Amino acid sequence: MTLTRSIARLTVGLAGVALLSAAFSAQARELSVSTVLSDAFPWGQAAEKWAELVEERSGGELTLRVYPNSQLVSGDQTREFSAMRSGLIDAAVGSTINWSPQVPELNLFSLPFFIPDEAAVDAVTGGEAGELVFEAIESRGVMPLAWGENGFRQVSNSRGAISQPADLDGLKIRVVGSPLFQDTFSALGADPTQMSWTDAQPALTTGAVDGQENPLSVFDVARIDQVGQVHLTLWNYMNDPLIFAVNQQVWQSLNEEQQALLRETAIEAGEWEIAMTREEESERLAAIQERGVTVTELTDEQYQAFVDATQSVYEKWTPRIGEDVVNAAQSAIDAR
Ligand code: X2X
Repeated sequence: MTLTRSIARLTVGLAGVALLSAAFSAQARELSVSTVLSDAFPWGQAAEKWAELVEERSGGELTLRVYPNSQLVSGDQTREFSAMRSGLIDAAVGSTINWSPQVPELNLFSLPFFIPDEAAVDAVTGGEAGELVFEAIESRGVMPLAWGENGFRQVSNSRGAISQPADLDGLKIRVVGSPLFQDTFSALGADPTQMSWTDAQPALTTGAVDGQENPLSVFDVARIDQVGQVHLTLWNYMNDPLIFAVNQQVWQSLNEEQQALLRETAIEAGEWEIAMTREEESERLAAIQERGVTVTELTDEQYQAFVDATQSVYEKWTPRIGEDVVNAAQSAIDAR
């Protein structure tokens, strides 16, 4: 082979490589991100924030496209985790409640009256219990990256003020489609009925159910009071953390730099959203009260009556969640 020919070949070869790599870098990768609530709510805003940060820092190489309102699972939020695991959805900012049918450890957060305040939430998610929960998610085919927060859930209804378990007697309460909720509200003497968020709104409007439970942000933004939910009890009976996560195969297909970028931006978006959700709580409560909702706060004694009435749920669910996870959470709460 003459020198000229080899140079010619090399040039063609190099041009090919250059062309290929140009095509590759121009081919931005888009990942779908599922959420239950839209960006009218802090939850949806958390996902949008994540997408914004990724867009900025990846120079457009990686794009997150948020699909709100559980649309990727036809409104059935309890199928979100399975859809992400199977690759139907690339990523999600999801609720621990909605994923708990597939990841029993996540029921930790739904144990009634177990995690009493924000410091306790942070101690649990930021400590050994949080790590065990993330390991449980990972072992089921999904890579968890960061925490967010839907918030402490409060109960509302259209019939009357709730300040003791007897006030829930026979009330038809919409609960999320996770079995633990059935147990909690049955223990309190209510008549719980499981349905998705999509179905909950019409059910509240028509009066098919008397009550529901959700964080103040959801109550406020969705204007739950305008469908007759005029009695609200602040009982902080459970907190619903959000988790930013990615399907395992998608995760493995990313290079290390992209993985680091996704994780770091998820953590930032989560911290931003948790702070915002907490900051906004008091103004939301004021706005809700101004719209004419009766707000009931519990005395220590009244609170204890709810704790006692739901003790059986704690006992039944601790072995399903795992003693180690519950114990790690309890130690973190005690030490906060
Ligand atoms: O369905 C609900 O109540 C909601 C929106 O809070 C969740 O997805 C857990």
